[in-house]
Amino acid sequence: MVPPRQRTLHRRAQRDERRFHHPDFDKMQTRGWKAAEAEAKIGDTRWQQELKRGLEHGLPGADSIGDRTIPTFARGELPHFAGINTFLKAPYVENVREVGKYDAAIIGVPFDGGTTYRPGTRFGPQGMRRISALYTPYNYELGVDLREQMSLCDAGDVFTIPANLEKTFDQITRAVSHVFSSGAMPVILGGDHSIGFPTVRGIAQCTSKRIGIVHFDRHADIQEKDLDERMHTTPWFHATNMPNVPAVNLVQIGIGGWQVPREAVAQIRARNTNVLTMRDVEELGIDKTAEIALDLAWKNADAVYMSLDIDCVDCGFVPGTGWPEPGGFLPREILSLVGKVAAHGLCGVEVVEVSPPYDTSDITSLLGVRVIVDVLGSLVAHGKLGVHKNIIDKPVSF
Ligand SMILES: [Mn+2]
Repeated sequence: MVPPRQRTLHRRAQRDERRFHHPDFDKMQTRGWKAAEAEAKIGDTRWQQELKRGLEHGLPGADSIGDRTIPTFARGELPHFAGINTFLKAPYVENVREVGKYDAAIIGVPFDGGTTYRPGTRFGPQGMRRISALYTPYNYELGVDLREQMSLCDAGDVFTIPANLEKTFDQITRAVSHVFSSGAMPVILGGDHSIGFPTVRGIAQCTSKRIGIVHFDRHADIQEKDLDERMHTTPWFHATNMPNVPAVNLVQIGIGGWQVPREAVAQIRARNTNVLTMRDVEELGIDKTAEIALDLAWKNADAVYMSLDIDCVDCGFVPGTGWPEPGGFLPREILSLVGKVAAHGLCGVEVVEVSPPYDTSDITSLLGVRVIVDVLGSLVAHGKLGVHKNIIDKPVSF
């Protein structure tokens, strides 16, 4: 038994030796330092405009406040716990005919009529909007400031019909096709996964071009019906029935466990979709998984849509979801993957199955938000924001 005092000395001696183990380490070459340098290249014009508008609309602050950029009424980003809560506090576009003025538009789809176990995803858009207020528009590692480098609006929610899947699907398709035709990229907050069919249908009907889908999920979601309806277990059966959304361009990543119905597996075989299980991802690694997903989704395709079911992440991180399943992605794995997939451009993105009533400390909503902002950040960082406009050759007009 070594006396405590001696143990401390011994540890200190070891630490001193280790201090010189990496004489060649150059901190200037770390991603951390490079990210710090990248920040200097981003302007702050829009931030200054926001502050100015805040003072105009919110009145200058009380005399006792030293920081004269602080208004009396909270307007804009700060403080993060205050304000009227759109997604990332983006402008609310009440008149959806003006949505085309923006690079991307948030569309909430508060619907859980397609749920086959526990409901609550009708509160998903509200949950994600609320916790999105926590975020600044800037990401250190990407060197991106969404406020300065893109324009985002919140178009509010689709008027869903709680007791009717098919009417709701028609409403969703109409909303998504309107936003897509305007030139703004649709960013969809679900909602259960039944909405995956009408969202893709909304984009697909605005183009003659071919669309691939990257689908992150623990579940295959490709059976024809469930409980006699087109529930959240069925979107890809119906989406891949559309001629310009072929099943061979559907890449399903993270599938596995004890909740994949056999009738869905029969469709995987019959339609020749592409499935990577969690074990496949483990063996391939994240980088190679992303490359393979991109190869398959983009093969002879003109655009790619991303559909992310939050339950693709291990249920320990996402308690607030309808069909939790252990053994999925770690948050940092899925964030890395979605960033790499988005780096090649997307025609739309949806995050589904966030169910705030079952959530704990908003962690599921927070991860859903993180997926969205990481997708937008990657699109901006790689110069791919807006590429979806190239495929619009049949815009709708209402
Ligand atoms: Mn799922």
